[in-house]
Amino acid sequence: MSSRLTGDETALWQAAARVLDANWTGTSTAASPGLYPHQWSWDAAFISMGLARHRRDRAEAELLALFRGQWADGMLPHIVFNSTLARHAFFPGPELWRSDRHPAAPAGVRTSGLLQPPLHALAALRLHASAPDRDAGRAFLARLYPMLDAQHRHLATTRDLSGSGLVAICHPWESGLDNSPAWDRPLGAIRLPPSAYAPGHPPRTLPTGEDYDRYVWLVTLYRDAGYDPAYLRAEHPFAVEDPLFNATYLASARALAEIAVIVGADPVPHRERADRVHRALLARLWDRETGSFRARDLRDDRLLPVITAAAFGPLLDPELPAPVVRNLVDLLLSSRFAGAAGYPVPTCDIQAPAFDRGGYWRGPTWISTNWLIWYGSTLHGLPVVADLLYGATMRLVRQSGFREFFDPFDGTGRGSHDYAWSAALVLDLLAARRASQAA
Ligand code: 9WN
Repeated sequence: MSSRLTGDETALWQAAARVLDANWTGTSTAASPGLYPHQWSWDAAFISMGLARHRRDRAEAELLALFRGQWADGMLPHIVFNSTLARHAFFPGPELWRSDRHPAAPAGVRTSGLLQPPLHALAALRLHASAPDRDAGRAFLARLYPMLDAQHRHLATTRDLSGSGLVAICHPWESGLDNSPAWDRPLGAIRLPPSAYAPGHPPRTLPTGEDYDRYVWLVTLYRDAGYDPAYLRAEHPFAVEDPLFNATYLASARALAEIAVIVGADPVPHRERADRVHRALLARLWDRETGSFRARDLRDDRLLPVITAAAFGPLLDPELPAPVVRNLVDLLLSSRFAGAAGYPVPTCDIQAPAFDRGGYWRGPTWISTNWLIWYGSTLHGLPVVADLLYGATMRLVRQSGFREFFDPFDGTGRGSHDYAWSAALVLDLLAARRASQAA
């Protein structure tokens, strides 16, 4: 690695690269070798951005492997199962999703039937920006473009349940922030029939209990409705417009417009989609009173009460009005988030009753959300915030390694070890820092 990195940064670089090498399966990267042995959708986007700095060939292979799981209607599933692993390597495995019985699912690949934040076009454009060979980079984008285009069409046609331009998630897992306290109210409103209680719980510790039964029940309902968009619109009990999911959709729609220009396709539909999401985020999810973005429950048309790190997602919108950006920065630096945490950014408002410093997405710091806020702050020319996020993230991995998540007060590592996106995003951050110093 370059001599522009300090000795400490070079050691971090090498350690992160070792994690990605160890998790490489030959075709894609396991999210974490023991706990999550398959390929997850938004993980793959983050991982490809890190691989682009380390093994470019693998960065492209990572995204192509994920899109092997894309359904004929454009749906990009949140898990693509590794068929070489034992059937019970992970719960819920292919037997819950039954993708093989769905006509739109690809042959020979088992997948889930849910989504995750659509970061992939943004990741693809970032890969292109760091490509040493522009022609080869363009050829890769030309190959990926129809798949990304289909993914975005699927979102626009099946998930815009309010007709506003925003897309809805139909399961907490789709948010990527699985057990976020934001979902407590809509999950609690679901009546669970006795038959829905899972016979056995997954061989893991987090999150479990009745919430897990609700997660599995929601999957069963959607699956048994044939993963039908009309069912989602009319009946499914969980339908939420989330600021982070929509912000990644917006950022990727803008990236897709740029990709379209590079590959000679029409950028206009992507720009129009991004503009609609931009307007609807402000009209439907911005809460002036708390100076933050909050998720909207479409089943009762109310904003959900808890403020989480998803509130900062719309920083990914380069056109977010300056007063809104200022409000978000104030909230971020306040004692509700970074201001009271030694190792920011906690994923839930520290002052919320549901905050739990060790509770997965209910408080701990994650490298993915840190990276997204860091990236958003660079778009808005906020070097102080960007440096805070960069420094906090480096301190976390230096102290505790590439763990899945971290205690926001003392930086203790929690969850799985050798978590791929923690390593990948550190590579991306280090490379970006090196590039900005060289400029
Ligand atoms: C559920 C793989 C995934 C991440 C999610 C994270 C966790 C799975 C789980 O791990 O989710 O899909 O079993 O809880 O919450 O963001 O993509 O790393």
